[in-house]
Amino acid sequence: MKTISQAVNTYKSKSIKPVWCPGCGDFGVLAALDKTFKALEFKPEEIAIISGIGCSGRFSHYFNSYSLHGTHGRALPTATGLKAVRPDLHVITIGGDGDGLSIGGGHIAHAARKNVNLTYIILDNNVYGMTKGQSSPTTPLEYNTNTAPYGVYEEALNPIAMFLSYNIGYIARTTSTDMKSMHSILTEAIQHKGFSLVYIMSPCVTYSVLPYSKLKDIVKPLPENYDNSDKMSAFKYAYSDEHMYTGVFYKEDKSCLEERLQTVFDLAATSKTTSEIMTEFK
Ligand SMILES: Cc1ncc(C[n+]2csc(CCOP(=O)(O)OP(=O)(O)O)c2C)c(N)n1
Ligand code: SF4
Repeated sequence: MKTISQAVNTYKSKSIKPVWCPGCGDFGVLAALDKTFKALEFKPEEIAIISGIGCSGRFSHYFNSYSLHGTHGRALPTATGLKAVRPDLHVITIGGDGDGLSIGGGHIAHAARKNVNLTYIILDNNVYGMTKGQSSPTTPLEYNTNTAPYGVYEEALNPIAMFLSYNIGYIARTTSTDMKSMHSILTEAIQHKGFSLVYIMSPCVTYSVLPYSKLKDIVKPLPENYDNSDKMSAFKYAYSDEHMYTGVFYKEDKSCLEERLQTVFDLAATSKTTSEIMTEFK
C-alpha cells in the first residue's frame, strides 16, 4: 500500500495556532496527545480527530490530521459513524464537560453499548469556558458562576461512576498537569480494543472553578495494589468524597463494534433475502 508520509516530528498544525488563554489546561493535553501519536508512530493520514463545541472543541483544528469540528454534543455519534465505515482510521473524539455531559450526555451510553473502537477524551474544567463561565454538569452545588450568581442549585454529576455503570471497557482519569500519566493513559487507551474513555481534569484559568492549586490538593493516584478489573472497587474510589482519584479505574476486553458488524454482515451475506422470505410466504 502507498503511504503519504513516514516519520513525523510533530502532529501539531503549522498554520493554525491555539487561541486558548495563556495557562489553559488544554495546552498540556495537546502536547500529551502529540507525544502519544509520535510514540505510536501514527501517520497523520491515519488519524481523525472529531471534536465538539467549546474551547476544548477547538482541538480538531490544531492537528495536522483528518479533523471535524462537530456540532454541540454530537462529536461522539459522528465519530461512531466514521469508525464504522473507516475502521482503519485511529479515531479520537475530544470535547468538554459541557459538550459531552450536558447536550451530548445521552450519546455516551450508546457508544458504550456498541463498544465502538475509538478513544473519547473529555476535558473537564467544571464550567462552560467558551460561553463565558456558565455552570456545567460538573460545577459543584452552590458554587457561584456567571449563570448562577446565587449559587448552582443542581448536583454535580459523578462522571466516573456513570461510565462504570455504562460498562465502558476502559476508563481512566488524569490531570492536564501530569504529562507522564496523560501519555501512558492515552497510549493504552488508544491501543485498547473498543470504546475507551480518558477523563482529563483541565482547569480553566479565566472562569476558574477548580484552580490548579486546589486540584493539586485533592488529586490522589489509585493505590498501587488497586485491581482495575474489579468494578465494585472502581465504584468505591469513584465515589470518594475525600480525594479525586486518578489512574486507570477499569479495564475489560470484549468484542467491539467492527467485529460485531462483521458477524452481522457475514450472516446477512449467507442468509435469505427479504424477497426470498416473502416468496416462501406466498
Ligand atoms: C446547540 C448549541 N447550544 C449552545 C451552544 C453554545 N455553546 C458553545 S460552546 C458551549 C459550552 C461548551 O462548554 P464545554 O463543553 O465545557 O467546553 P469548554 O469551552 O469549557 O472547553 C456552548 C453552550 C452551541 N454552540 N450550540
Ligand atoms: S476560557 Fe477557559 S477553557 Fe477557554 S481557553 Fe480560556 S482558560 Fe481555556
